[in-house]
Amino acid sequence: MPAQWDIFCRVIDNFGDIGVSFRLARILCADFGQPVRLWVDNLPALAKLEPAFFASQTPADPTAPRAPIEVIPWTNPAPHILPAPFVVEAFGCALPLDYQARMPGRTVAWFNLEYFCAEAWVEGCHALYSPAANGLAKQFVFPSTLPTAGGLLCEAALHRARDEFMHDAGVRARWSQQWQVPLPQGLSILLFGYENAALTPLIRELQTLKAQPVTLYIPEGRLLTSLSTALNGAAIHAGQTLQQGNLTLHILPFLPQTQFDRLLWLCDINFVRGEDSLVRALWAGKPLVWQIYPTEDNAHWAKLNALLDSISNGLSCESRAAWHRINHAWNQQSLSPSDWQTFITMLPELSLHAERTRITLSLQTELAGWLVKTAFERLQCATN
Ligand code: TRH
Repeated sequence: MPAQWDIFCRVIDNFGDIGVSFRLARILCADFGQPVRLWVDNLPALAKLEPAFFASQTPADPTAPRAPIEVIPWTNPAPHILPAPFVVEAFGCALPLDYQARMPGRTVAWFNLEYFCAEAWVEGCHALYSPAANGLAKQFVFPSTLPTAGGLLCEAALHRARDEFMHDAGVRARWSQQWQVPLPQGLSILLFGYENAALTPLIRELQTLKAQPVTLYIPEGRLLTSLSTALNGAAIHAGQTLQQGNLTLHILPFLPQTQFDRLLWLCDINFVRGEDSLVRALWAGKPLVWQIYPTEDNAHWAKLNALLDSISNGLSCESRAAWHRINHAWNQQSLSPSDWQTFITMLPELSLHAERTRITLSLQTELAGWLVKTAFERLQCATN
């Protein structure tokens, strides 16, 4: 039985906060038939993830059915709207005070959705409650690769769509045509990241790979300044293709969120960043290098190591070391030739392992499903 959900999202920077919130909203709607109101303080960030979605919010024909996700511009002061029975506060974004005051008697489940973390302590903290000033208790939810935390967001149709894309050349060709992403030749690599001085030595390594051609996809964004430096100050813009000997570089425009997955599925190696693209790379089942969002207190190193450790089971010592090393080197922004070469030598084993990891994770908790189950259990308790 559907019940209203309110998801609150403040965009701090980049696309992770809105990326996760919008994905959760889409899964609740599409896979669980739940109506969602998505409160966002930065509409352009949301529009970038899914331009077509905004067209459906304001249909030209006013009698046409509205999209099941209703976007609420989170202004200051916030619009006066009655709270939903189920509320998700993404990343401790602090709900409007007057909304909080109206929650008792209406809201039965209030979740604080935390950032992804694979550190052991999250297993003890996931699903704990904390009392709030309005008399309700919010429940903490930790997305994680660890089996007894909150799990990862995953669309019900994702793995089937991935299999079809990866095994059907026609599907890939049509996608390439539609989104203007040239298909790769040889080894294909996606580089989605923040500014990174290690891009210069990485490109140097890729230029010297003689065994096969290399196709590099770089989405527009923060990494392009480092690319310009790596290419001696060359002007770089989305839509450009650059040829450097055996290496082809495609600079891609920002794709809608659902199409970004296809880009990951297309590549043999995925460099990702932040939070949501990391999870998508796990679902792609290809070796990944994670540029973690750096924090001032350096806590991100423990978080990076925890992720790597959580999904290293079953790897040989050599592959494990090579994979951990390239992840560290990329985050330290200093990559030596041997960091890259050892990683490439271990690629066959790392590829098999990434696919095994995808399957293992797909058997664990799915985060949106956990939220729905928990929310309805609370609703049942409240109505009994
Ligand atoms: O943008 P990010 O760096 O976001 C970060 C992290 O979430 C971090 O934890 C948070 O603290 C910080 O923001 C404020 O990386 P992330 O999380 O991978 O989000 C990128 C989103 O952009 C993701 O949903 C995928 C999407 N995307 C597209 O939709 N199309 C594209 O072409 C590309 C490259 C990305």
